[in-house]
Amino acid sequence: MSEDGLFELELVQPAVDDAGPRLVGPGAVHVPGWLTPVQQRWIVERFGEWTRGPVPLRAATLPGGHQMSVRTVCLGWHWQPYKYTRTASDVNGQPVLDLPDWMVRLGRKALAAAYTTEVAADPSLAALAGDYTPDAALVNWYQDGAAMGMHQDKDEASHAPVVSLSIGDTCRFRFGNTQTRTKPYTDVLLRSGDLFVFGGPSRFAFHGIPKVFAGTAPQDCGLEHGRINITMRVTGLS
Ligand code: MD3
Ligand code: FE
Repeated sequence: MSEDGLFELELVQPAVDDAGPRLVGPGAVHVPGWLTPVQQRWIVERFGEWTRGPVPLRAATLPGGHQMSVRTVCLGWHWQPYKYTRTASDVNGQPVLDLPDWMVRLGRKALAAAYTTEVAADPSLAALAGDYTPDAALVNWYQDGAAMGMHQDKDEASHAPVVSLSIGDTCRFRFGNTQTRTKPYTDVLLRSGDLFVFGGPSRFAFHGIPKVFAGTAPQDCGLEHGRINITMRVTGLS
C-alpha cells in the first residue's frame, strides 16, 4: 500500500498505540487529545475574534514572490518573512493584537504536561515550565488543500520551546532533522486537540505540513472544516 493509503487507513482506524504521549525526537513530545472538546470550541470562538482585526488573516508572501497557502493571524508580535514586528507593515500597518494571559498560562500547562509524561520525563525541562512566557503566537488557518513546506523557525532570538496546538481537520506533520529539509524525517498525524512541544535539540529541526485531510474535523471541535494551528513562541525581542 502507498504511504498515502496507509495514512488514510489510519485516519479511519487509528493504531491502538496511537493514543498515548510519544517522544518523536529529543525534546519533541506529542500529546494526543490534550485539549478537551470544550477547550477546542472556546479557542475556535477566540479565533473568530482575532480574525476580525485590526490585522486580517493573511497569506504571507515569501521573498521569491510565492504566496503561502496557509493564512495566519498573529498575537503579541506580527510575523512576516522573515522577522517579527509590532505592526503588520506587510499587511495594513495596524498594530498586532495582544497575546492574552490565558494563552501564557496554557503554554505553561502545555510544557509541564509534555515534559512530565512518562515517555519524556525530564525534570530539568519540566522545571522550566513555570517560567515559560511566550510573547508571540502564530495562528495558522489551513483550508482547501493548504500545506506548509519544510522549514526551520529561526526568527526568534530565544531557544525556548515552541508549543503547538491543533484544532479541526487531521493533518500529516513531518518532523525532520536539523541539518537538511529532506530525509530522515518522521511523519505524525496531528488530530484535533493534539499538543506538540518542541524544545531542546528539536527546536531548530526542519518541519512542515505536507497534507491536511479535508473533512476529518470531529463534530465537537467547533470547526466544520479546515484546521487551526496555534504555535506559541518566545521571540527574545523587546
Ligand atoms: C518544530 N506550523 O507556524 S506546528 C509554523 O501546523 C509551523 O501550522 C505548523 O510550522 C502548523 O511555523 C507546524 C508544529 C511546529 C511548530 C513550530 C516549530 C513544529 C516546530 C518550531 C520548531 C520546531
Ligand atoms: Fe514552523
